[in-house]
Amino acid sequence: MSNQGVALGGTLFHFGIEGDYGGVWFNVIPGDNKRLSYYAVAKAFGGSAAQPGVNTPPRFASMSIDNASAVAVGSKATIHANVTDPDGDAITYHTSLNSIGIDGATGTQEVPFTQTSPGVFQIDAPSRPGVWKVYVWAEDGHSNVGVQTVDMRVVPPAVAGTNIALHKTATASSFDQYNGNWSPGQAVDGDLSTRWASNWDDDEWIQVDLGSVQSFHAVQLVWESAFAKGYQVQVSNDGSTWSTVKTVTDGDGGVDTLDVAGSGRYVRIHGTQRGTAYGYSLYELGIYQ
Ligand SMILES: [Ca+2]
Ligand SMILES: [Ca+2]
Ligand SMILES: [Ca+2]
Repeated sequence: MSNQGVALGGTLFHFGIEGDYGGVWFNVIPGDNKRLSYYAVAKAFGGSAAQPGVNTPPRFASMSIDNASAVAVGSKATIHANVTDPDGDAITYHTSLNSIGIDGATGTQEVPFTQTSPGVFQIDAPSRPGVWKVYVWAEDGHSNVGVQTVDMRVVPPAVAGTNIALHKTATASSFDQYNGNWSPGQAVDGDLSTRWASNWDDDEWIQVDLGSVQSFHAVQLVWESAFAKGYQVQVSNDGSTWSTVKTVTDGDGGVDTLDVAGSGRYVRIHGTQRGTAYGYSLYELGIYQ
């Protein structure tokens, strides 16, 4: 090649369990480390990097995540990566995450891992449900890197008992009908892709009519990114006189699983302080008996 300074690249298409993310620019020298594709491109163009004996990146024979379709929030995700370096170089690993399937985020965020045995790595599952991309980077100390990615679906932790709010009638102080018709019933439809969203105020609520007075031992809230920092769990037998059975002031979004015992025909989540500038947005509100 005589055109110095001309960049080479290509387009890579990735298909994961969440569907098609579309074209991804395929960087053959990420972070100044050369990927195997760099050497393949060099070989295709007859570059010096294609000469015999050149040091090349670690190679992934396989990569997988245990129970990748249902990794619970708050649990450890166990990654198995079968990686070897063709030159016998010692490998340094990095693990990172990307949430493009949840919020469209680009780039990756490095997360700490524990290597429990050769080729086995544990990371903390993210606090936010949805499909995450998990990356393992394997560097060989010779400016080479091998990268592999696997999708993992993060789900709310299981709660003992029966969700008595499921498919019951939900009402709310308001809902956002303009940006997607986020009506209250979508918080009790058992579908983690649909949600209720309130107006953009602190004082907003959603309630479920259980049909009759019921007792419960736990409440689970699965927040969209617009979560509540402060809220109360309230019960009522008549829908007008309410008792507070739990007050939360340090909510952090994601999934909130509350050990809270109560009894009533109506159960209300009454927001007191938003965690973002938006309203409150719940994928699911579960009440467990
Ligand atoms: Ca090497
Ligand atoms: Ca839903
Ligand atoms: Ca939480």
